[in-house]
Amino acid sequence: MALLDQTNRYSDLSLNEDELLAGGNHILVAYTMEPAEGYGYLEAAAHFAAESSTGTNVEVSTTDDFTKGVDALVYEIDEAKGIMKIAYPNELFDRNVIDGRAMIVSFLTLAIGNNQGMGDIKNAQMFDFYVPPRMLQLFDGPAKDISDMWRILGRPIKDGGYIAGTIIKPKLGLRPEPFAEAAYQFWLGGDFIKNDEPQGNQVFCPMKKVIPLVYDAMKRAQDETGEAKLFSANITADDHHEMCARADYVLETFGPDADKVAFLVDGYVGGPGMVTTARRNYPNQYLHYHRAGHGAVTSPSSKRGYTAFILAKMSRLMGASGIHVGTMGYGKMEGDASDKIIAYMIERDECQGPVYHQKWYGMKPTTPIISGGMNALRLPGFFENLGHGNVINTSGGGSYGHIDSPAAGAISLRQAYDCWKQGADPIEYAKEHKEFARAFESFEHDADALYPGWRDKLGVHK
Ligand code: CAP
Ligand code: MG
Repeated sequence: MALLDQTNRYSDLSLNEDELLAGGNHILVAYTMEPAEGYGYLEAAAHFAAESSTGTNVEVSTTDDFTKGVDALVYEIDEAKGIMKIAYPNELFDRNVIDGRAMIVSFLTLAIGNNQGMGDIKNAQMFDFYVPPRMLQLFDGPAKDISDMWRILGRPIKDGGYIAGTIIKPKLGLRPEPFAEAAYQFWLGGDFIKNDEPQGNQVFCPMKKVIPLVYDAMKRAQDETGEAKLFSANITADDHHEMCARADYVLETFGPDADKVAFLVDGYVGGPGMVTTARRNYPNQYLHYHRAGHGAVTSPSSKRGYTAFILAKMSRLMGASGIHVGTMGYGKMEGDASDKIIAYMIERDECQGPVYHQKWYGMKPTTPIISGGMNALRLPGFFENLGHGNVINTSGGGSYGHIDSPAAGAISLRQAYDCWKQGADPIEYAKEHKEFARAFESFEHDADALYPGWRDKLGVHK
C-alpha cells in the first residue's frame, strides 16, 4: 500500500549527532529496523518518527508551525546495518502536574509505542538511548543503593563486595512454617533472601501468617550468627493500594529491623507505574526490580521492543535500587559475557553504551542483581568476566540444592567470591573449604563441565 512520503518533514540527515548531544535538547534513540517488503528504508524510518512524535500516516489540517518544531527527526540511517537513529525533542515527553518530573511511561509510549505495530515496519528494536543532562535531572533515580545494604551488613560502604543471596524455593507451594524454616536455614550462612517473583499472598501462604514467621527467622539467625540479615519482600500487585497495604504490613511487622527490608517489584510485568509506587511511597527502602517476563521483548531472538540493556537503563531512571541483569552466560538464562555492559551502565557514573556515552551526573547507581541457575561453581568465572563482585547474587537452586544444607549452600557462595578475590585455583581452594568442595558433588554436571578431573583431584569417588 502506498505510503505518504514524510521524509522531508521527519528526517534530516544533515543533523550532526555531536551537535545534538552538545545541544542537550533531545533524547536520542538508536534502533535496529527492517522495513516491510516494498517500503524504502528512509521512508519507513520517517514514518516511524512521525508515529513516535507528532504525526500519523497522513497530513492533518490542524498541524501548525509550532507542531513541526517538536517533530522527532531521523538523523542517521545505515541501511546496510539496518540501523536508524531518531532525535526526540525533550518537549515531547510528558511531565507530572504534581511536580514537573519526567516519566518513563511517556518515553515508552512514544519511543516504543504505536511504532511497534505499523504495517510498513517489519520490526524495530531499541538498543541504545541517550538522556541529556536536563532530562536526567527530571527522573527520580534510585533513593537507596547497595551502599545502604553494605552499611547494614557492617561492610565498607565502597566496594563492600559480594552479597550472598537466595530465593525461597520451591517457587510456590510452601506454607508459612516451611517457608520461614527455609529462610532461617539459608540465613545461617547467607546475607540476603528474596521472595521468588510470584510469591505474595497465596491462599496457602498468607502474608499475614508468613511475614511474622520470616521476621522471627531473621531475628533467630541474626542472634545465632551475630550478623545482620536482609529480606526482599514482594509487594507486586495490580492495585496501588494493595501494594501499599503489603508494604505497610511488612514494615510494621519487621518493626525495629524494617531497614533490613527491601521491596521487590516485578517491574517488567508491572510497568513504570508500579515501580514508581514503590519508589515514591517508600523511598527509605531498597527497591528491588525483578524483570520476569522481559524476555518477551529483550530476548536476543526478538527483533522488536528493546534490549535488556535498555530495560536496565530505564530502571535506573525509574529509581530501581537494583535490577536483575542476568548471568552473562554463566547461569541458566539467556545471555553472554558481553552483557557485562548492562552492569557497567547502571553501576557507574558514566559509561559508553552500544552507541551513546551516558553520564549520570551523580544519580545513584542501580545494583546489578545476578540470578538464574547460579551456584558456587559458576561464580568464579562470572566474577572474572565482570571484573568485580559488588553485586547481589540470588542463587535458589545453588543454595537449596547443596547436598549438605541451605546454610552450606550459602557459605559455598561466599567462598566462591573469596576464592575469586584471592585469585585461587578453585580446585586448590576446595581442598581447604568444605562447603565449596561439597558444591562440586552437589552440582556434578557443572563440576564436570567447568572443572574436568575434579573427582580425582578432590579424591571424590562416585
Ligand atoms: C532464579 C529465579 C530468578 C530468575 C530471574 C527463577 O532461580 O528465581 O527469578 O532466574 O532471572 O525464578 O528462575 P534459581 P533474571 O536461582 O533457582 O535459578 O535474573 O535473568 O531476570
Ligand atoms: Mg524467580
